[in-house]
Amino acid sequence: MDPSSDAGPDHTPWPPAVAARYRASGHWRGQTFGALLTSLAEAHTDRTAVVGERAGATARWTFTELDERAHRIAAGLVELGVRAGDRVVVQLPNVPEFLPAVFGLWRVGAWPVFALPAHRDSELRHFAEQSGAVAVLTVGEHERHDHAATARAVAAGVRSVRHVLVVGSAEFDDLAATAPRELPDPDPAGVAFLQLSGGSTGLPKLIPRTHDDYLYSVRESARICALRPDSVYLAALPVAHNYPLSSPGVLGALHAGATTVLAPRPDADTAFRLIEAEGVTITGVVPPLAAAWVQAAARTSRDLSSLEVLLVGGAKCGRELAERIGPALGCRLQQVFGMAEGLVCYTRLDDPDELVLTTQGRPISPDDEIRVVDPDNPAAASTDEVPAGEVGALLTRGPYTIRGYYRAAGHNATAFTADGFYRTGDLVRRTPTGHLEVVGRAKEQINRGGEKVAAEEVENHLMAHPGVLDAAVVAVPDEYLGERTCAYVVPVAGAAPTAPELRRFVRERGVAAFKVPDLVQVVEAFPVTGVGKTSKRELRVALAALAKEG
Ligand code: OOB
Repeated sequence: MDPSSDAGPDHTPWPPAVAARYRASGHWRGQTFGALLTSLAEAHTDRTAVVGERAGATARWTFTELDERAHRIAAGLVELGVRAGDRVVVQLPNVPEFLPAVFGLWRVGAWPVFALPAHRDSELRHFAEQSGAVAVLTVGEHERHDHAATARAVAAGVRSVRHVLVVGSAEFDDLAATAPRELPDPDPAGVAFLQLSGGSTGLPKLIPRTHDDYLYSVRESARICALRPDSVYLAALPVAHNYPLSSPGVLGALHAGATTVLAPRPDADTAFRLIEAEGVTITGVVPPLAAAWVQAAARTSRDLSSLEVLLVGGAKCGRELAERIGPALGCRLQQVFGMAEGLVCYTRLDDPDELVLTTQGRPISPDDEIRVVDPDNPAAASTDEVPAGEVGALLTRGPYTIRGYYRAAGHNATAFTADGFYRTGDLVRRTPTGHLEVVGRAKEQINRGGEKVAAEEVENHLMAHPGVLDAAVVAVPDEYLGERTCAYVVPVAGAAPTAPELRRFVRERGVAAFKVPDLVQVVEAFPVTGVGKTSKRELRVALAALAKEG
């Protein structure tokens, strides 16, 4: 895609008067992530900052060591020619090097573009092209995939990419051994990194987050989740995702002077082993994983008694599951409802049980503005609010919610209201206490147990098949994942693509495995009567209703 096709400014800052207000109220403190790490190293010196495994070895780094490693990597990046404002696609699983590498980039003022380990060629190429990345930072073989080879293929196809850096390689070891040097601190109000949107139209959008805004959400998350220097946070999910990164995540843990333990995999065996060995006090999972842990806890011989809090979010945690968590795992449930675009809601640790079991929490900040508006009007204004307590579409604006995606002026015109509210696409009800209950979704997205699939992105892959005339991807209910994907496909006349062939076709186009349709129904025409030739949106709604009936 030609990034210049979506003309307009690269990113949309907060209006100056609003930014001044966020500074005056102390939300934005003018501190960068690099400066934060320096002060953490001064305060917590030889306390353990990070524990992680790679290539069969366990690393255990103090705050001082983490700080020093980040300094060396920053210097190595500068010697390589990486400059402030450069973008670097980072595709790292939960390896210890994630932290010094990302803080190294932050010290340089370069922007990590956070890909997930599941992403493949087509997605990485899109991130590199859309951001104009100068480098890709990845690992070698991980979970039977050669990430270095994928990164090299991306570099060969995207002109801006000059370097592929592979953690564990001799080149990376050299870079990480560079003598530290003084570097100017980047602008705290400037962009620190690009996160990925779950997406609903086409390919994932890039989300520009600043040092100021993100650090505010990290600081408050650490406080709301009661992180202390003697807390131990387990990053069970892939750490580049906004949830384990900052809600409260590894950054919240570091901020509190606590220890972060990186789980190489999120399964109960791995997580329980680490909880016992490291005395983990708090971790965060998606609902299907919470369900798996609850089941496994009944049979485990591991000692989980150190666990105080289990955060559950990323997708709706139903009441039934919510009720089983405390008794099964011997900890307090904390629900979290967040989004990479900004807004994060938590149930509070001292909330009444009923709210913890039935809501997805309330916003971090008193300055998070919430509007619940007409759900039937995709262009509803922030003033089109539904009566108190009724279901509506959630709009939000605030000190850590973006005002626009990166290089996406066209999309921004519909994704945000004229007065700067982000249209989350979530349907919610608000309680008198200000807690939100997520009851559904208006966006064209499938939430596959926390992993987000944009219907249109998968449809476009399917329609690239020569035998496919049209495709519509919808969510179908799933006992374990909550939802999974079903693709309805109309073949071109005379063609007869099969479901396995189409699934393989999508996979081989180089997409994350979670985007390959779980079910494919090849149909003569879309089996929807009375819909006529309507928008894809209406078609999806009708198909989803049909799929739900079974
Ligand atoms: C988190 O971030 P994203 O960007 O992957 O996805 C955001 C979307 C929300 O708009 C909503 O549709 C859904 O994920 N979601 C939930 C939820 N938490 C997220 N839907 C129902 N209940 C929940 N508790 O998923 C994310 C980011 C930070 C913290 C936690 C999750």
